[in-house]
Amino acid sequence: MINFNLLTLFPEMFPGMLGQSLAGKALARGDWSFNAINIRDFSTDNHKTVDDTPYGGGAGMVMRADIIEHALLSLKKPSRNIYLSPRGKVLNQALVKELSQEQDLTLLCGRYEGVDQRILDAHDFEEVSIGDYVLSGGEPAALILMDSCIRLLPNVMGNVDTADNESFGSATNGLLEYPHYTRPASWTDAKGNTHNVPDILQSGNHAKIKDWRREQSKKLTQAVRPDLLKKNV
Ligand code: 6GU
Repeated sequence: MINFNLLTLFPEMFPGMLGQSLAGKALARGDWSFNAINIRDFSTDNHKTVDDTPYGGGAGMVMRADIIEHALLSLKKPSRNIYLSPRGKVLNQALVKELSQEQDLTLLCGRYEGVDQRILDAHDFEEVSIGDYVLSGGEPAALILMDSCIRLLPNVMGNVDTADNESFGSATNGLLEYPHYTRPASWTDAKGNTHNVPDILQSGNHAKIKDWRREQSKKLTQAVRPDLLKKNV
């Protein structure tokens, strides 16, 4: 059971994709919940403004600390605060696992050029990024963070084995996952090329299959993410 408080200018973006599939079923069961708060509801002027021009000049607008604080203080209980931002530490599976064990998480989603630094300082926001590229707002990043946490909740994934076997899971020792195959054993694509399932996977020799998969994981990781091998020897 985890609750996500979302501070956003676009509350209708939630639960979004998380209302579907496994996360959607878990939401319906009450395995997780969310509370999307519209920051604009805490604006005090007639025009419902939430932002202003940056001190020191420059492009764009900055979301005001005082208004965000009013939204934050409307929450019943204080919780771990996260600001989704490309300046943050990059989300990885270790942080996901840690966050998934919290009872409440408050996720601040910024728009425009960002938020006044003082709201982050005053309320101990941890800054988290989902990768080295820039989004137009924190909402899609919040959904991704939420998805990664929800799938680790007890009862959410059908097969308890699966979470650990995947890329970055403990069973693969932090390596990328080996390739998967299903029927038909021989498949000819639309271009006329025939692709066969590796013989070893059809051999029934589970020790050899395990070795083959480990080898594939290592090769794939070396080719695509050599940085992961350095950390996991
Ligand atoms: Cl968390 N927010 C935004 N706005 N852009 C991002 C990001 C987050 N992570 C990567 N790019």
